[in-house]
This record gives sequence, structure tokens and C-alpha cells, in this order.
Amino acid sequence: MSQLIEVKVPDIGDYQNIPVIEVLIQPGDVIEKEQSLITLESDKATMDVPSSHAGIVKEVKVKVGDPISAGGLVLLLEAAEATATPPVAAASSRAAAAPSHATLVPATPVVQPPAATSVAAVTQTHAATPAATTNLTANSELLGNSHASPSVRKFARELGVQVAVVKGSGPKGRITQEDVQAFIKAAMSTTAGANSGGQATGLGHFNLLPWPKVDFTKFGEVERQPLSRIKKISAANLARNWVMIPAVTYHEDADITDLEAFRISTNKENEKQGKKITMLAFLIKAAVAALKKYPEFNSSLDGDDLVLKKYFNIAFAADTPNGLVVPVIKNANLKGIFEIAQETAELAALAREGKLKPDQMQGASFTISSVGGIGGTAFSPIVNAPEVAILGVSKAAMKPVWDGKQFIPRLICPLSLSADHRVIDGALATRFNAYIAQLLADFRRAVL
Ligand code: CAO
Repeated sequence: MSQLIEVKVPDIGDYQNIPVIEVLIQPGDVIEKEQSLITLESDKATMDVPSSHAGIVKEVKVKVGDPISAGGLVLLLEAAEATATPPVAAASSRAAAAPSHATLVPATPVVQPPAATSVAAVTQTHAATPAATTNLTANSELLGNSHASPSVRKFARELGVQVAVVKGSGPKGRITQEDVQAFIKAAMSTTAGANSGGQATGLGHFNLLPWPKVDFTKFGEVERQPLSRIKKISAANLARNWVMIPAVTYHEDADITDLEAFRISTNKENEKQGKKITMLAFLIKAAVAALKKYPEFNSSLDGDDLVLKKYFNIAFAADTPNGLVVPVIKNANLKGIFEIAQETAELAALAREGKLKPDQMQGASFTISSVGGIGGTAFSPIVNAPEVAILGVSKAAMKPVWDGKQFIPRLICPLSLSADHRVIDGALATRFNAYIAQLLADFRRAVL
């Protein structure tokens, strides 16, 4: 026959009359041995009181706000037969088995307490922490002064929320389960807002601090302008690419002295016909040659597969009054320098007028971002997913270069290649970049 037993607060050291801040069970609940029943909070610590028995809760003898001490009655339990043992004896035997310092430890993440230290469920166990939240747990420890009961911490941890960043609405700023829920709601709406210009990806979430809310008018006059549609779309894409792609940027100097001289003389020859070639056109052609030599750069990751593309569609970033757009030169391998120069000029003009069609911005396999006409000595372009690399080009400048006997003035163009490290290792990226520099230094290599 089942036995009605009293479940009491076990030995919790010298603490007396500690308020109950949470009651985690109700009559009729079927509970396990060691399951948390109530949460107590002293000035220094928060702790869950576990059940000494398994069974069905008949009557709960405490409510939120009640002060309670060791030996205080928590509930009446219809004990499951297999585990039924005299309650007081059970509690005291556990108290005897537990080192006194284990009974009160400043609130830390609580998982399932191991039996040997289960007098009060306040432990530093991390065993059940999923790999994905390892950092989260480490941070919680560093920032462990947050006021939250072990059960709320557990709830937060299960949802991937770091309690240290949740604002508590309870007494003394204590974090409640509702606070955690409100935090998640706010985070979800922020994420939805950030994605509003692009596609919602569902690519996982980051346990980041909320965006700082600052009343700038406190510091001076301000003007508020809505972001353009293009800026909103590119913001969502750039943010995703920045956080999802472990990219490294590799820098290289290309000696374009001879190429620039050739470009200028060719443009002079063709001035009357109104034909002009640009450095960007040479860069696109050089990129095609390098992509042929190093096919990994002309690929995309798809799960565990690498999709290697046999086409050479080169995108280029174009600066427009409304923001950045990225038109694409399709089949650049089949086009000459003049044709590419003309097409980039036309696409850039359309971009500035806001008249690019969607298909003129689709299908890229590699991107070039040239700010060479503006300035710069180096930068870190963001890889344009699902591509795996992007070449940044800054302004060429005359530099002294040692030729083995003396310094000679050479026109040096900085190349900054960002590459997805999941696909491209540093050595390969450096080879690719060096090869582009070689091509630009002596463009005859491009036809080899
Ligand atoms: N070094 C030194 N001078 C350079 C140069 C370089 N790498 N690249 C271009 N120039 C000079 C050229 O002398 C050119 O003039 P001429 O052809 O008359 O001699 C002049 O800059 C103007 O070039 P441009 O930038 O207007 O034209 P472009 O063909 O080189 O580039 C485009 C076209 C669309 C790429 C460019 O107009 C543009 O929008 N660039 C900005 C791209 C951008 O914002 N990137 C950042 C994106 S965030 O990653």
C-alpha cells in the first residue's frame, strides 16, 4: 500500500527563515526523486529544494513568500512504493552525507544534481550543457551575479538565453520565467526586423546583447532618415554573410605599372571611336584566369558538398546614391576586355539610375569590389554568399620597389582577397592572390 509522507527542507546549513520565491509543483503532480519542488532565496544564494522521494503530490504546504528553514514541511506525498522511506530519516541521512559547504553555493547554473550532493540542488554541474551553448555557460559563470533561481536558469539555458543579459522584474531585480520569455520575444522581433529586407533564413540565432537604445538627442541635435530599400536588403545580406562565413582577408601588392601604361596608350588609340578600357575590366579578366587555375574559388558550399561551377560570372560592387548593388558580367571568360569594360560601364550606369533588372544581378560565381577609383590602401570585403571569395581592390599608388640593385618607382595596386576558410585555406588563398598579382604585372600570362 502506498504511504503518505512528509517531504521537508533538508539541512541547508545555518540559514533560517529563507523566503520561498517559487513553488514548482502542485497537487496531483507525479514527481521524481530529486525533482525540484520549491526555490528558496537568501541574501547570498538561490537554491532549489529537491524531493526526497518519488510519488504523487497530495498537498503543498508552502506558498511563495513563506519563510522556511531546514526541517520545514514542504509537501505531503503519496510515495511510490519502491522508493518509500521514512521522510525525516531520508532527509537527515542525506544531510549527513553531504558536505556542509555543498548546501549553499552562490547561484550557478543547475542541471540534474548528482545524488551525493543532493541535499539542496545547488551544484556546479555542467554535464547536460549542449555543445552549442558551451560559450553561453562559460559566460554565465563569468557574469554569474544575476539574480535568478536555478529553475529559471535552467529554463533560460534550455532556450539558449544567457540570464546575465536578461533584465529582472522581480523583487531586488530577480529574473523570473516571464522575464526570460519577454527577452526571447524581444529578440525574435529584433531578428525579424533585421531580416525584413531580405529572406528570413532560420540559420540559427546568436545569444547577443540587445542593441543599445540611446536617446541621442540628449547629446545634441540629430536628424532621422529611413534606410533606403537597397540599404535594408544589403544590410540583411551583409549581416548574415558576416556572421555565417568564417572569412579571412589576404593582402597582396600587384605591380600594375606596365598594365596601366598599356591601358592609357590603348585608350588614346581608341579615343576617337569612343572606346575605353578600365582597370576593372582587366581585373575581371584576371579573376577568370585565376578561377580557372584554382577552381575552388569558383564554388559554393552546399551542406557537405562543394559545388564547383564551370561558368565564370563575375559580379562587381557598384556604388550608387541609394546604396551598394552588385551587377554581374555573365560568361566573362567568353568576352574581351573592351566588351567587359563597356558592359561594366552600362551596368554601373543602370545601377546608379536604379534600373538594374533582377537577372542582371543574379548568377555570380565570384565578386570584385573595386574602390580603386576612390582611394584606400586595403580593406576587408565581406564574402558575397553563396560565393566563397571576393577580391577587394584599392587605389594604386607609386611606390619605391627594390629591383635587386636600386629602388625604382612602380605603380602598386593593393589587392585584398577575403575567402571562406571552410573551403579555402590560407596557403591556397595566398597562391590565388599572388597569381592575380602576377597576371596584372604581366598580362600576357592570362593567355597562357
Ligand atoms: N587604382 C588607381 N586608380 C584607379 C583604380 C585603381 N585600382 N581603379 C580605377 N582607378 C581610377 C582610374 O584612373 C579611373 O579613371 P580613368 O579610367 O579615367 O583613368 C578612375 O579611377 C575612375 O574609376 P571608376 O571607379 O569610376 O571606374 P572603374 O571602372 O574603375 O569602377 C565601379 C567602376 C562601378 C566599380 C566604380 O564606379 C564603383 O562603384 N566603385 C565602388 C565600389 C564599391 O563601393 N565597393 C565597396 C563595396 S563594399 O565591399
